[in-house]
Amino acid sequence: MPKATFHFPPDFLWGVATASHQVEGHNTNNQWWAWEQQEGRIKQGGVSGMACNWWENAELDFDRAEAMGLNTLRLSIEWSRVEVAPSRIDTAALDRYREMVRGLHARGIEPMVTLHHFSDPLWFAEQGGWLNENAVAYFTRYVEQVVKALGDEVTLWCTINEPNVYTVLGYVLGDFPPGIQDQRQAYRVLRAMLKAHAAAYRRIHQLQVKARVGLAHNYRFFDPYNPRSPRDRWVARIQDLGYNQSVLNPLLKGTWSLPVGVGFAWGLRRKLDWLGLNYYTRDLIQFDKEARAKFFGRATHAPDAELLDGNYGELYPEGMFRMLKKFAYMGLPLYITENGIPDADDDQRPRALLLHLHQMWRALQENMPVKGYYHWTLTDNFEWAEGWTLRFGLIELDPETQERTLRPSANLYSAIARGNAITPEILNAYVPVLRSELFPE
Ligand code: IFM
Repeated sequence: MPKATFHFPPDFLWGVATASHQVEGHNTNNQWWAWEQQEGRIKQGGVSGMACNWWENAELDFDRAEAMGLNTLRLSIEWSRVEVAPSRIDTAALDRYREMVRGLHARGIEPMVTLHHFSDPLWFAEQGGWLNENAVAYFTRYVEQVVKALGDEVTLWCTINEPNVYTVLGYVLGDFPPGIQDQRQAYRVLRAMLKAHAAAYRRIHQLQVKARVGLAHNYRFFDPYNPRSPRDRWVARIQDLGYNQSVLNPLLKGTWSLPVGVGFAWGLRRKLDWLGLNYYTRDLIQFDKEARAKFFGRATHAPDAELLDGNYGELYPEGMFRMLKKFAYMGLPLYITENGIPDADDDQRPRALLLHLHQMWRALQENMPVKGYYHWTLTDNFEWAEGWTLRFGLIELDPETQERTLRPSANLYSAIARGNAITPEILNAYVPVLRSELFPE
């Protein structure tokens, strides 16, 4: 058996990522809870309900993360719990978050704290949400409260999770609240969220000298279905502009780009201490003159692609390396703030996990500044419009009984995190079919 081992840097962070509304349970004061109560919004009529019961007892899952040998965990703060009505702060909620982040430290786990992950307080949504002219000020006011309360326990802050997903699903496709289909509103929302990121960045740094502030971007590849077709290349580029560059150009280059806007994005440049990348899959884009609303691009996948549960997309681990290579030049630390697949029976996940981690290792060999990896996710959780139909957990959860069962992938991830390496023994034990691919004789 070949002896090669893929080592990771000594201070590498191995973690899992979560989000408040998906795990806490009974987040009744946000727009998602209200949305779930409307018929037909969530697949199979799912509701978040008690989710993973973290508000009561996140510590049980923290124990599991510790037992797996993880040294970081990404969790989010629920704005609607902290600021229950405009300017009305619930200090007991902040105390509970304090208890959680302390609990993580006590287990040797560094918290990464996200300040906004899809859920808005009801009062904020009722005032027009991110379309309200005061949205940035409201968000900054809330951020200030959180940083003051948790600042002695947390230095790794993620302002906003996936502003592109929030706007595309909420304001273009209408699958997320508020269920609007209006591109102009979507661009306004996106601009407000990016300005809110910049404002939060400034405020956090004013309050905390040691803060490291970033944002998590959902990066999706849009490759031309036929690379030799100029029309496929053109429509693929347009999808990329709308989905990726609309967020990345303002943050990385300080300019808005079409279709979101034109001109300088004043105040947005150099507002990242690190960049978070949430990577899942890619689309192949084909020119389709009927697909007017989608800028003439139809998303499809390669004929031989390995598809994921619930039409989630194709398994495309090479994208991990390609993506890191795209961003390595900036000199910013990079975190994989999310990566995983929906796989209820865990028959694809062990292979998928190893292949993605191997691609990340390749990037590290080329000195790309990857500092940590957060697997999405620890325990099956409420998957937004997909309800409970997509299972992303390393740990299986029965949301009714709260019974948890470790999937084989949990042991695999644990072995890698503990050893800080992918070894032939790990490969042999968990995914022997990959041996010749990763360790060619
Ligand atoms: O569950 C989501 C998460 O909230 C945001 N990124 C993608 C995940 C899987 O779909």
